[in-house]
Amino acid sequence: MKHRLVCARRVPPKVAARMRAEFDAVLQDDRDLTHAEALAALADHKAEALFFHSGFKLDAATIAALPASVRVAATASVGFDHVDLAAAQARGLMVTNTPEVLTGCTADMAFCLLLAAARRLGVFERMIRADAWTPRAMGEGLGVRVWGKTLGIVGMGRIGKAMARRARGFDMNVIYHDLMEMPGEDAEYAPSLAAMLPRCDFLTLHVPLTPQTHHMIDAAALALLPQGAVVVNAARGGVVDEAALRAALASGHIFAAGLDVFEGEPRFDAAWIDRPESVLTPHVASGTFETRDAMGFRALDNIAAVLAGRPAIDPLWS
Ligand code: 8YV
Repeated sequence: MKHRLVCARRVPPKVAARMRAEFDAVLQDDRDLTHAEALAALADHKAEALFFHSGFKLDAATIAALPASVRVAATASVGFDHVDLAAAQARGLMVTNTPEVLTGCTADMAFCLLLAAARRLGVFERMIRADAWTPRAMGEGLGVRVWGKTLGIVGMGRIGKAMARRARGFDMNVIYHDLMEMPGEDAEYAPSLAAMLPRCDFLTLHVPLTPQTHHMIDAAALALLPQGAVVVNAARGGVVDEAALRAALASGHIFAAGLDVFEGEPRFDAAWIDRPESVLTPHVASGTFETRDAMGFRALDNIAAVLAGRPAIDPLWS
């Protein structure tokens, strides 16, 4: 007998195929389920597992409304700020995430945003598409050099470390700030964010969104960066005070930003449209064929383990 699962979000074809082959699965190929639809499907199907990702909030109200049959909820994401873990734990609901499999592609995209912001990729790309390529003066529309510069990494977890490796490959000097120094890391540790920021030509964020990291990069933090710094965020929008970042871009204090995540996404503050020096992407850092399949498979592996009575591979509480 196959275990019963409801998938609240559209998934890549290979993940859907495996879901259907290994589970008695309810999933829609062409649209996401609303919370009400997901809850109704879980009840109708007497589902034992919920598959979701960071676009689906598993808040306390949703957890309270889950039918008793649901034993595990697997998010296809490494981040879990969309999950009320205390409520899950109180209800005895195992929640799992998908670390490791998305590290490389997320760091690739963060580095891609770093390069694109530094070299004004968005501005030039739009110029060509607008058929507005006119003879350029030697000093016109210049970007900033990346190699030889200092990258400050906030959050030296798996993705932060992968970002450091990429930066070293581009001949950057790497410093990092985290709660603790990482043994064996080939980068200088800055015990305080305030001490690190004035040294960062580039700043990249790789921390989870928590009450402690919310708006950690605010107007005061941005003011500590050197004139002309570049800011990259592929972590969570809420880590940066977006209005303060826009103000720092408008004043020219920050040269450019590369952002994959936004507060309140997929809602998007139209004020960003007036900040052409920024390179903006719609939360796609993990979005490669290979990684999205791997994330889906890892979530299914977690569900299979829990429903078979084995420990979860990636439990968010124990
Ligand atoms: C995904 C993410 O974009 O892993 C995370 O924390 O935010 C992302 O990789 C998202 O969960 C879609 O699957």
